[in-house]
Amino acid sequence: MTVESTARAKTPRSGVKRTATKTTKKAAAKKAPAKKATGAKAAAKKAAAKAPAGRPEPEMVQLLTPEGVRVEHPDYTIDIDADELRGLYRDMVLTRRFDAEATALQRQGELGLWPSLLGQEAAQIGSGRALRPDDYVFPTYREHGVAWCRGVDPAQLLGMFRGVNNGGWDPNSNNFHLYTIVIGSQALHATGYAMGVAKDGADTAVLAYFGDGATSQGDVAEAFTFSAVYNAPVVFFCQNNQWAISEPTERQTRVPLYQRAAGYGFPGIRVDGNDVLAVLAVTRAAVERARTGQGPMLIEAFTYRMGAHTTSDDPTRYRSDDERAAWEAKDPILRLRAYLENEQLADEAFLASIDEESDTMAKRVREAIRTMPDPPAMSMFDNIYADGHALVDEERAQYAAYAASFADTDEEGN
Ligand SMILES: Cc1ncc(C[n+]2csc(CCOP(=O)(O)OP(=O)(O)O)c2C)c(N)n1
Ligand SMILES: [Mg+2]
Repeated sequence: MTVESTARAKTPRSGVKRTATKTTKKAAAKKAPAKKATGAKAAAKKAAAKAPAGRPEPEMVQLLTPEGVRVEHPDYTIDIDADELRGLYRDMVLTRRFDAEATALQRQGELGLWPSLLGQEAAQIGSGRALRPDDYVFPTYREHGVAWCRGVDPAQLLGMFRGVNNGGWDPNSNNFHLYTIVIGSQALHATGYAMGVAKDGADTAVLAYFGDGATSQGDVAEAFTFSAVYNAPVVFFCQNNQWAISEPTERQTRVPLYQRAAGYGFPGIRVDGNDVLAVLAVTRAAVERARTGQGPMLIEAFTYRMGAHTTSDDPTRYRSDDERAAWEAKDPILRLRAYLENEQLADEAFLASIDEESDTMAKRVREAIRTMPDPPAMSMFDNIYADGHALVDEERAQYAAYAASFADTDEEGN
């Protein structure tokens, strides 16, 4: 047995055994102290709402174990050199640092809200780095790591959350669409875009990001149908971070999410979303399929949202510390770092240089937000309709009159 296969044998690829054991224990613990019949009944109902007992969770593609050991997969492999590996580490560290900075800025009152990506760095960097510049991405509101890969300035991601603009970047500059808050709607935008790409005869691939909760939306179901029927070059990248605010995935589906694709007539696959190499390999294959006219594919990146849903959320209300701790042991950055160190691909100087770069970037982001100009108040009436609208004109006039009633209002209505 090789070193790699030993490691593989010791490490359950899916980490599902742990989940199954935990579910059983939890159900038993709930039942045991139940004093009243109603308590036991409620516990049984809760246990039944979970995945049926005994059903094994499917395998997922993994190329790097949580301990940082490279393993092989029969269908997916990765061709990557040391520089690229170090680049992936850099991307993930900088993204995490940016995210931490944004969370702190929200706490300091500089942002109204922040949706953290903590824990999802590998899913985002692995998929983002699988793309070409001419590919097109339709994100949710949490894809800060993908934005980084697309070359969007991190400071630009903050404007909408500060309330000074409705987006903050030109989608066509980096082929990275604006953040979308309406859950699942961007799956349809991506599908429509991909259908257009196919009609143009371009070999662009389109990526639609969404969460586990979004898979329950009609828009996502419609996007699956249209993309399959029109053989659209779109890759659906679902980050299953186990939660849709306070709703667990058990409340979204009774089958593993990637298996939904089969019902629509295209392939689906589950990948270890905390393994940047596996995500890169699987996404590369999916975009290649799309580019070569083989149609859509669904990737389910099995990961975990380690932080709160947003800064307005308190996850301690609905999930346990144990659950978070179990996922912390599968941290995407630590496993790549362990691999780099074990293989002597990263020395102290390299690691220190990344930390230093993170500090510089964080400082720049702090300075950018504090000097971000407030928009003219009257601009809120711009860009609502392409050709204007009588009602908007009326509201604009009303607001202008109201603003003018204050002695210190300037010409821009501020
Ligand atoms: C159409 C719609 N319904 C409800 C909401 C409120 N909402 C915001 S985030 C969210 C949960 C989304 O969960 P998931 O798709 O798993 O993505 P995650 O936030 O976990 O990344 C909901 C229900 C919304 N923004 N849009
Ligand atoms: Mg989710």
